[in-house]
Amino acid sequence: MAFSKFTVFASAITLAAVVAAPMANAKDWRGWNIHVEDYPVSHGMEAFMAEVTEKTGGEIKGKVFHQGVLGSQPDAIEQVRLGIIDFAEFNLGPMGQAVPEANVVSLPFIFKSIDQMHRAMDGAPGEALSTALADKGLIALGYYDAGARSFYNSKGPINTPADVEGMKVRVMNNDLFVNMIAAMGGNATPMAFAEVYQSLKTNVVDGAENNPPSYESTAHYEVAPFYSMSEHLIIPEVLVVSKKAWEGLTPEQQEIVKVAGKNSTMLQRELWAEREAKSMEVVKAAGVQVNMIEDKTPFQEAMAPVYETYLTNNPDMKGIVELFQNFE
Ligand code: BDP
Repeated sequence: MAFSKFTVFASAITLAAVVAAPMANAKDWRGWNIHVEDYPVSHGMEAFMAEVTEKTGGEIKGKVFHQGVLGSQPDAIEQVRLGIIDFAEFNLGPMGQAVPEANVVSLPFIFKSIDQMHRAMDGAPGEALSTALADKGLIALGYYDAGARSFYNSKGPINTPADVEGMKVRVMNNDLFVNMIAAMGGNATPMAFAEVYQSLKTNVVDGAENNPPSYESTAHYEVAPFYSMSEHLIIPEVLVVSKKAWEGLTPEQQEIVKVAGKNSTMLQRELWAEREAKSMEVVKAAGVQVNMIEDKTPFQEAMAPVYETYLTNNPDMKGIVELFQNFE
């Protein structure tokens, strides 16, 4: 059979239709991440997206934008809520403004240990938070680990709350953290993560607080070489998909996304534990003076006014605070 021009043209159209058809509803997601590419959160998010793409046969593709190039966390939370950004991994610390229930994990010493935090976040307390997040347009897929946050600064080791007196300390964007520093007589400055290195270097602030991997990956240790193991905050993080993206999925796709979220959470927690140990080695090798604080009771006691003010101003949060506090 000889091909006429028309046949060739028609076949080309048919072929194009066949190739394009399964992808007609293809999704191309954008993911927000604040961390550098080589970081447990980043690897978790990449693994999530890769699994989703593979299991949906390419119907859902996506790209993770690392290092906060899509904006600061408070802005990104709004963008995910509006469905402009499709997925993200957020620390729950600056989440309280959008989702008041999230503040419960920003209360100092609310968790008894990392292990208890994992169990709580995988159990009823985590479910309560997921419901609150969903009400605000954020579908929680899993709670990532961010370890415990400790103080670091450029002046000297912190052993007691009195050592924080008069110190200028950068905190994440949340009044709870401002009150936390004030309770020890320090001056807190809420500031975006990306600005902390320069502010430490130029002595705009004397110190900050974070977990070992963030202290190390940002090179904050180079300009604030005293790391004091206060472990005053254990704030989990959450992998979320925007409600808008979620509702655009078929039930089968939702199941794939859910399972990939769970798998990436397990992977991230493993990578986290490894990275924490490695980061401590890196900073010690670089000459950072790390001091343990064996008795944390004075710090816990100093935090009483933070709880008092919070519960007086937010009596409706008493139930969720108790749910977390009483979880064994
Ligand atoms: C890191 C969190 C990140 C926060 C950052 C901060 O993983 O989400 O933005 O702390 O202190 O540990 O701002």
